[in-house]
Amino acid sequence: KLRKKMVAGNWKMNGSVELVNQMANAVKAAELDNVDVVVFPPFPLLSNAINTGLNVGSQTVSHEEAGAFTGEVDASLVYELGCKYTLVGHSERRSLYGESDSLIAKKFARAQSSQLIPILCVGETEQEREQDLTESVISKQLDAVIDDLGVVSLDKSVIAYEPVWAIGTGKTATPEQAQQVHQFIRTKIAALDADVAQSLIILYGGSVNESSSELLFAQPDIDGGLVGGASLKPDSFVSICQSAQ
Ligand code: G2H
Repeated sequence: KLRKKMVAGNWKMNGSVELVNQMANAVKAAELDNVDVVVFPPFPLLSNAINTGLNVGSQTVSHEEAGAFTGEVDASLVYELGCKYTLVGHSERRSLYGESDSLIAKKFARAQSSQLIPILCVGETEQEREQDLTESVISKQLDAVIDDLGVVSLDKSVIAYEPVWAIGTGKTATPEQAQQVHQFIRTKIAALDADVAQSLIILYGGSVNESSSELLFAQPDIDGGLVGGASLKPDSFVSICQSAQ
């Protein structure tokens, strides 16, 4: 089965009502039929983005169901608004907000029970790569979900490989470095369920821009990108989407 390419734009804590409109116009004008394009603006902009017709996701969700959790956001509400996806376990959530593997597994489960497709972010730090721990770190991050929810839970999910040393640093993994890890992820999952592994979308993230995207997306196990900084510039983002077609 051929996997459809996907390009996701993670706006992080950036953007504006105006940027939503500019992005929607740019994406529409480009007629990107052969790639799934999804934007992840901050929560207050979700409705605006959905109303433009863009495919939209949230950057995180609570692991809890609706209740007395001031400041948290319920996955069911995100789905009701019209979002299709949520990021789960982005490295900034892990490192700046102390999200553990087990919390991330709960968020993943909560997203799926709310009919959102979780995009599970995994990746090693520079130090872990230097110590040759890349595969074991990523295994552990994946196992947190697989051990709790079973490998079939990955069927309605997306994985994003984002080496922490490449995030917002301008240092992109080479296509070969990224492919090696993507292949590792797919092979690991194939050992548990070949069909799930074959259809699983695995995105690369970490300083993707319009110069690096084409070669990255041409790798056999890279099914598109999770783009941060360059997803805030409509022209750059559209170029990256076009390179995935
Ligand atoms: C990695 C990525 C988007 P950037 O965090 O998730 O951001 O492309 O700015 O490195």
